[in-house]
Amino acid sequence: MTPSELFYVRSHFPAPAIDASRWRLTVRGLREAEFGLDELRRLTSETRTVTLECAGNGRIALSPSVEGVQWHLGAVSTAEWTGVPLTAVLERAGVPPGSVEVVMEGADRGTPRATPRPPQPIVYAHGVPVGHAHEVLLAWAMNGEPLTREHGFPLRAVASGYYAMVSVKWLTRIQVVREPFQGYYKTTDYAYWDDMDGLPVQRPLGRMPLKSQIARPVAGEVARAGSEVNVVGAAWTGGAPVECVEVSGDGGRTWDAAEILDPHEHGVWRRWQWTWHVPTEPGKYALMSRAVDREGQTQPAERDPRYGTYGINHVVPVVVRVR
Ligand SMILES: Nc1nc2c(c(=O)[nH]1)N[C@H]1C(S)=C(S)[C@@H](COP(=O)(O)O)O[C@H]1N2
Ligand SMILES: [Mo]
Repeated sequence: MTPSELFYVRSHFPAPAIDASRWRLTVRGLREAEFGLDELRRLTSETRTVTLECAGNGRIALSPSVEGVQWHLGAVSTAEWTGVPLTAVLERAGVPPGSVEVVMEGADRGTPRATPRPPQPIVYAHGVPVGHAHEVLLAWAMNGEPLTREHGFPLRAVASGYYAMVSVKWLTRIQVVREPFQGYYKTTDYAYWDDMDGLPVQRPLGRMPLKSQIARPVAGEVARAGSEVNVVGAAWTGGAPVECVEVSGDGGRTWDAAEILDPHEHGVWRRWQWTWHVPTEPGKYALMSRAVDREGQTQPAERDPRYGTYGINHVVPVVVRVR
């Protein structure tokens, strides 16, 4: 669990100050349903552990460098969230036949920096397919405390398995819609180039791909020749479960299985560790980790350029010095 004060923060607009006593959530489906915080709390609540990763996490590793927040490895965190499932409020509002997506809107608004810019200020909005509503929790608490303003007080979405742009903060309105939502943060921003029968097409980013990171040691750290260093990290995915993690101390020539420390849980990172027998020869060494999932897929070795400034899940070496 990441302590709330260490949990990364990413907001496109200034965080709105919301008066919880006057705040309402509107849900539009077959009918319009409205909820205050107390009414939501009277529904059956759940606590879920969920890892959130910003789709731009690790961007500093891209070369040549790209626009956007220059994240190192820290735009990924895990917390315990308490709230009600999105499906519970959808049951109250009713889902019309033929609906495809559930769109969630925040209270924050502004004019995005990247072009093409919409003609007026917009609210932050994102969505999930109707069939994935069960993966979304509408949370009022994080690690057992009410949400802080920066993390979405009084209510935010937390979507398991998705990149975190789906986890809309400062929720005000939820709408069930009958065509795919083409909002700014699903088209102009947070989109990638896919291939459709030889044609390049843009699609919204969605689930987190298979990924692992080395948390310790950090790049540039010094290790003593001939010593043993505990290499620790985490691996996560929005797809098939993480099965194992392999680590290399020699820039990818040889790989060794790491010890996985956490059980598999949907949408939650699994921490791992590996003992590095530091060579006796001084110099620079590249530590690498790669995750393998239950379907036998391996975290990619190379950057996939179709993802532009997002989706950085290829193996990124951590170069340390041996003295
Ligand atoms: N309303 C609203 N929700 C939002 C955002 C935002 O700007 N406004 N940013 C999204 C992005 S890009 C990320 S990575 C996560 C970050 O959540 P956190 O700040 O709690 O870590 O919130 C998502 N939800
Ligand atoms: Mo993000």
